[in-house]
Amino acid sequence: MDIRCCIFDLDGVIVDTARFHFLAWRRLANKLGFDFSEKQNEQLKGVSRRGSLETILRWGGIEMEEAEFGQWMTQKNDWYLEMVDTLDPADIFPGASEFILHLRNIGIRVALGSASKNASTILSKLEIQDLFDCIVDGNSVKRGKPAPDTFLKAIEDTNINPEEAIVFEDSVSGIEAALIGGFYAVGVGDPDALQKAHVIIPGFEKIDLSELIIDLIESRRNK
Ligand code: B16
Ligand code: MG
Repeated sequence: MDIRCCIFDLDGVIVDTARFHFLAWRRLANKLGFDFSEKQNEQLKGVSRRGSLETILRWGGIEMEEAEFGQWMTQKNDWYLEMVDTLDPADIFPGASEFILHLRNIGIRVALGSASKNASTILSKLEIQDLFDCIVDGNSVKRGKPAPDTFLKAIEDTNINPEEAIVFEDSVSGIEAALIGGFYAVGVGDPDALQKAHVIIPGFEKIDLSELIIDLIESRRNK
C-alpha cells in the first residue's frame, strides 16, 4: 500500500490549543453559573464553535436567543484569542515539524484538516503556514466533523484516494470523520477517548512512518 497524503488536525495535534478552547469554554460556563469536566470536554474537541456552545448550554440547561448566543460565541473567541496570542514556534508539539518535514522530503502530500476558523492565525503564530500543501479549515467546508468533508476536501483536485491517506486527530469527532471518509485514522493522545482509531500514538517524537504504516494495515485488516 502506498501512503500519498497525510492530513493533520491542528488543535491538540500540532499545538496544545485544545487546552485553550477548554479554558475559554469553561470560563463561559462558569459565568453562566455552571461547570463541566475535562471528560465532558472530549465531546467538544473537533466540534465547531457553534456546535460546542449548543452542547455546553445543553449541559447547563440554558436556552437563549440567537443574539445572545452570538455574543457568547464572540466572547469565548476573544478569550481564546488572548491565549493564542501568547503562542510562538516553541509551542509546536515535540517532533511534529520534523515529522511533517520528513513526509514532504519523501514526496507525501501534507494537508491541514482543522475545524477552526482561527487556523491561519495559529499557523502564523507558529510560523508553519508553509509546511502545508493544502489548508482546510473551519471556513472551507459547510459540514464540520464528524462529517468527512474536511478531510475529503484535502484530497479534492488530486487523484489520491482516502485509502491512500492518513488522518492524525486528537478528537472523537475527527476520528469518526476519518473513518466515515475511508481514511486511515491515527489518534494522537488519550487512548481511552480515541479507541476507534486504527492506531493511537502519544505524539510525533520517535514515530517511524514505515512502522506506523505496517500497524495501520494490520489494524484495518482486523477492524
Ligand atoms: P474555532 P481542530 C477545532 O479545531 C477544535 O478542536 C474545537 O475545540 C473548536 O471548537 C473548533 O476547532 C472550532 O474552533 O472556534 O477556533 O473556529 O481540532 O479541528 O483543529
Ligand atoms: Mg483537534
